[in-house]
Amino acid sequence: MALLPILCYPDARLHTVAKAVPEVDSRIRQLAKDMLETMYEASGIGLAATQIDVHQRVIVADVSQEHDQPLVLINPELVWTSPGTHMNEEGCLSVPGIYDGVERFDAVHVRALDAQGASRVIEATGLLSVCIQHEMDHLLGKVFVEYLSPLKRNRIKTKMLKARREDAR
Ligand code: K1U
Ligand code: ZN
Repeated sequence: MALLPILCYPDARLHTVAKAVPEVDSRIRQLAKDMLETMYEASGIGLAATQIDVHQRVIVADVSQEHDQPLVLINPELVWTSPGTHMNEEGCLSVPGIYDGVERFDAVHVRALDAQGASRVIEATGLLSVCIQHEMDHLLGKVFVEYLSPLKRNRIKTKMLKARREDAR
């Protein structure tokens, strides 16, 4: 098991579009294990491979309080979205300390391969639905701050760059 460094916004690598995983093999299974360990250690509820600079369509999530319901979604595809949407307060491990509202579908159905390579459809509502939509955006190179106004986004970018400079001192 290994903890992986998480890319921080702004970083051009966060805008890379991930490629489909051709085969679920031991390398992908190890990647998923390392991503789950990294997500739990960072107190996150989700993580996309993009955030650890791996540009393959892999996400992990666990919205349980007990951290006992890990989900591994490989090559996830949205197969259904609810007609209704709602605003949700979101955070991102790649934009630490920033929380803001994003409009998301109330519920989604996602087809994906699990860590054994079996095809499954997950019917997600509530926080899991929001988390999956957020992580699937990462795989398309989209960070949640891109839903915010240019003014807010620029303020966040400036704040992150300032924090990075101070950390480097
Ligand atoms: O992708 C990521 O950066 C992980 C992100 C997922 C996420 C959180 C909230 C709404 C949508 C997507 C996080 O886990 S950030 C941590 C966080 O905000 C949180 C942690 C525990 C419970 C609820 C939120
Ligand atoms: Zn994120």
